[in-house]
Amino acid sequence: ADIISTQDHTVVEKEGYLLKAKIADGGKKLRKNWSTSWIVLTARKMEFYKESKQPALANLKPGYKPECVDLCGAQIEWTPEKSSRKNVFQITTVSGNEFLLQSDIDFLILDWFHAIKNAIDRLPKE
Ligand code: I3S
Repeated sequence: ADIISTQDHTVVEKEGYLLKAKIADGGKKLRKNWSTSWIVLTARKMEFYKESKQPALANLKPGYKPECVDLCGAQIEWTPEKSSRKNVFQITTVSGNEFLLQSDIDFLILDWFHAIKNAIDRLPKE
């Protein structure tokens, strides 16, 4: 009980707004529908919220579960062919969910890409 965990999976590594489109669910293609999302990255996962104040509210609501991406075994790659927008990358989960993320701001999307890639590379593959 006195051991302080150095691998607290709840620590927020990065958070902010990006444009998001979920394009597959469990391997089944979805119609692309871009929307702004508040994204919270921790060691093992990403959570998608509509607004920045939602994570705090979600903690107070026992039943509330944001859309969540398990990064264990996930893949990340730039996918310029999947959109007419610039700076689009895709995250594919082991379960076959596919998300596109985008920002017009170059440094911002690069920061996100590297933060997510680092998280994936630190995790076991399954
Ligand atoms: O890859 P697509 O089909 O050209 O993606 C566009 C569509 O999803 C479109 O919605 P509708 O299917 O309702 O027309 C979106 O409004 C566009 O934003 C999508 O293209 P971009 O190039 O923005 O990802």
